[in-house]
Parts: sequence; C-alpha cells; structure tokens
Amino acid sequence: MTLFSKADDPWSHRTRLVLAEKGIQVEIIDLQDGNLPEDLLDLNPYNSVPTLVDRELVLYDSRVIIEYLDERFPHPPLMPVDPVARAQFRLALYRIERDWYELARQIDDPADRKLGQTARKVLRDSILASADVFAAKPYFLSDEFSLVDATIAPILWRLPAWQIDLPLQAQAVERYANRIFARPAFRRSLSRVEQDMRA
Ligand SMILES: N[C@@H](CCC(=O)N[C@@H](CS)C(=O)NCC(=O)O)C(=O)O
Repeated sequence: MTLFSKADDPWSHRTRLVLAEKGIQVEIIDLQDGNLPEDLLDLNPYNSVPTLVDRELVLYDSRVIIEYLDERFPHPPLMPVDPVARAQFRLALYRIERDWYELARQIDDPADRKLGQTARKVLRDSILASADVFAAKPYFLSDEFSLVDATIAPILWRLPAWQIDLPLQAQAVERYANRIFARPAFRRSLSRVEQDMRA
C-alpha cells in the first residue's frame, strides 16, 4: 500500500493517523507544494493529496480513503455499529470538513492577509463554541477513538502554528486534544514538519 501525502496538510495527516491507529504497513511518499509528480496525475484526475494506492485500487479524497481503511481493516473499528450513531458521526465528519477544514485551507493559503486573520478568528470561535461537546466524553461523542477524532486532531494540533490561542473556557478542548496527542499512534502519524509545529 502506498500513500501520496504532504508533510504539513491536515487531509494527509488525518489519513496517516488512521493508518497508524490501524497499524497498517504503508509506504508514504512525501510530496512538496507545487511539485506533484506526473505519476499522481495519471492516478488521480484532481492531482490532490492524500492519494492511496492499494494494489489495483486508487483512492483519493481523505474521507473516501479513511472510510475504506476502516472497512478493509476492521480492527480496531473506528466507526460505531449502530446506524443512527454512524449517521451522526458522518454528519460530524461533514461539518468538520465543511467548516474547520475549509478554514484551515484559508489560513494556510489565504487570498490576502486579512482573510487569513478572519479565518483564524472564525476557527477559534467555532472551536470555543463546541467546548461542551468535548467535555461530555473522552473522545468525540464516544468512549472510543473514532474517525471523527482522527479528523479533529490535525486541526487542534496546528493551532499554535496558526497562532490561535484558546481561552480558559476551552479547557475541555485542551484536555481532549492532549488525550489524543498522547496516543502512540498519534505520535507515529506525525511527519517531521508536524513534529516541529509543537517542538
Ligand atoms: N477533499 C480533499 C482535499 C484535499 C486537498 O485539498 N489537498 C490539497 C493539499 S495541499 C492538495 O492536494 N492540493 C493540490 C496541490 O497541492 O497541488 C481531501 O479530503 O482529500
């Protein structure tokens, strides 16, 4: 199995985290900005990372990839079994991608400085507004680590690098984040660049 990944982007990070949680052996090919190889364009018409190659199967879009990994390697399961809970987790994934990952894109690649600053503020306020949800259970709406946690963690990990400070009212978020960051799989998922984000 091969993963085309970038060392600093949250979509690649969430995928590396799921691979690490599952203990899957994978060759990770690190790509640099603006330097995506021709091979990737042959495999993926959007030329985006992450892209996963598993024998004949080529997958892109981090959500498609992590859901495939969870089904192909069922242990440990990273989604609930109950259909209602699964739907709620899928909705959470949709919202985090649509809200926080889009803000991450604007922060990392702002059209201008002001938009980058606005995106930082919106992200901070949105995380703060969710603090109660993080206080309810050890993991997101669950006693077990899930694909939702694997999706949230790359965002929370980047907050200091984005110069986003959470206020005291967000202590539950800090505790939740530290619980995930302490997981051995989380440490293994980090690229060198990501390690340096909190060196
Ligand atoms: N919805 C996609 C978004 C992935 C994405 O935006 N990847 C960026 C990472 S920087 C990318 O590959 N951009 C193209 C490029 O860097 O040339 C996913 O979840 O995988």
